[in-house]
Amino acid sequence: MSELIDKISICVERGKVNLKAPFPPDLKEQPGADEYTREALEKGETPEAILQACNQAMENIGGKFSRNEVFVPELLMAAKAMNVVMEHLKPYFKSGNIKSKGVLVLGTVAGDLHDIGKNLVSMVIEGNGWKVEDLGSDVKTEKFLKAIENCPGCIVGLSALLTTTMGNMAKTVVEIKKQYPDIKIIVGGAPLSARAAEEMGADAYAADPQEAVKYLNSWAS
Ligand code: B1M
Repeated sequence: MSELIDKISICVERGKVNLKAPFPPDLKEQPGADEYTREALEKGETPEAILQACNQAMENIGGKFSRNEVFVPELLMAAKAMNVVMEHLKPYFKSGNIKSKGVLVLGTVAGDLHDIGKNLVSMVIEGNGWKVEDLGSDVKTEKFLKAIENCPGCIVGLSALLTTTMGNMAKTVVEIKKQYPDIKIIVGGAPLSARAAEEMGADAYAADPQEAVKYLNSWAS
């Protein structure tokens, strides 16, 4: 890993957003994820390498959270720093030849506020020529149904990061399939698996955005 990418990764894990950010106190008045990412891209580091390092940083902070070494405020700051990095990377992932192959209605299910993974999925899918109707996080079933009604022929993507919200995901899948039996649903997120997807009646489970793209492209052709 290059020195700059290493610095970005540290800033994400420690929640150091930018130069002005006073948190964490020991990194006060030092550049943050914002400045280092801009510099890294200017110096030719690839968006993929930056993203990979940031994903690892989020893994690390998640592990610390599990071990009670950090708490929700630290997670929030890490998420904020990660979002700043993603803002810089967005143009690279969206710069594909945008001739829409179809529409993906995407959201994180009810009760779940985690949206970083979902946003990443959205960027990669858009970059691969799909239009994404992003409904955000904590999305109730009714909102998905309304979006589907307004978008005939769409595919639906559901994300969940909590084991406790997988139940809400299953309910959403069942309700969508009841009203729109032919619609394709793809699910993803850390606690999901192919088996869980099958049990809830979804058409596919994608472990990452690239796998989601593969399914979408296969359904479009
Ligand atoms: Co939370 N959180 N969190 N959190 N958080 C986890 C998920 C957790 C694993 C941490 C831990 O304990 N180690 C744990 C869940 C345990 C469980 O249920 N098994 C947890 C918990 C417990 C909680 C709270 C309950 C904490 C509390 O309040 N006591 C609370 C719940 C709030 C709520 O949602 N109601 C909470 C809150 C938060 C923050 C708000 C502080 C913040 C989220 C900010 C935000 O998203 N805007 C946060 C964060 C940052 C995390 C961790 C550290 C990082 C998540 C992340 O962004 N990862 C996370 C620990 C971890 O993941 N190791 C954790 C990076 C992201 C790129 O990966 O989201 O997995 P990911 O997305 C991947 C794939 O999963 C996949 O592609 C993405 C890119 O590769 N993917 C899809 C995702 N969706 C997809 C959809 C697809 C296809 C692929 O098709 C449609």
